[in-house]
Amino acid sequence: MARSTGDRSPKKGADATVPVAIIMGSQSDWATMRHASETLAALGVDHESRIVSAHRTPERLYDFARGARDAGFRVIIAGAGGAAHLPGMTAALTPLPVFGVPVESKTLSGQDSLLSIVQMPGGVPVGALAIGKAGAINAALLAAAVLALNDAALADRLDAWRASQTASVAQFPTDD
Ligand code: RP5
Repeated sequence: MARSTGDRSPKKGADATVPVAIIMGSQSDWATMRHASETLAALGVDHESRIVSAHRTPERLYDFARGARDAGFRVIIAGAGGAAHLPGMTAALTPLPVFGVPVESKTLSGQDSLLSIVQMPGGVPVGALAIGKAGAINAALLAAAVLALNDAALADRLDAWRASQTASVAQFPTDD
């Protein structure tokens, strides 16, 4: 799996210093989920990225989700496509906040992924994001915002990130 600054995969989070886990159903999801990793890295948030498939590796899912809190994780970002059960099943197995990213599927453009993730029954919440890259970026920003509630330095970095984004928006369009 590709890595980025701040991504500590595949090192385990047992030292309780890695607050965010990014999990995804398949290697094919990494092209989308890497945007979550890159956004966390830009904010200086340590994280791990792992492949955990609800359907192909169900025991890995159970082991990861049941042990996530004790492993030191505080927020989980889960991306999956198609019959995207990974975020919901993870939320069923851990009390940690879970943000779900619908990965764009080839056949139904990710609408299947979105509906699979967003239609959770009352009592088992998943914070569902937009389909694809935007959702992956925003899941990372939400994870950072949660952690920033108890981390003033991270809150400052998040403010700076937003200010930089605002400053990067041109006032007028160009033909280029
Ligand atoms: C899901 O099936 C994965 O999250 C992925 O989005 C989709 C397709 O997986 P691959 O067939 O590309 O491995 O479980």
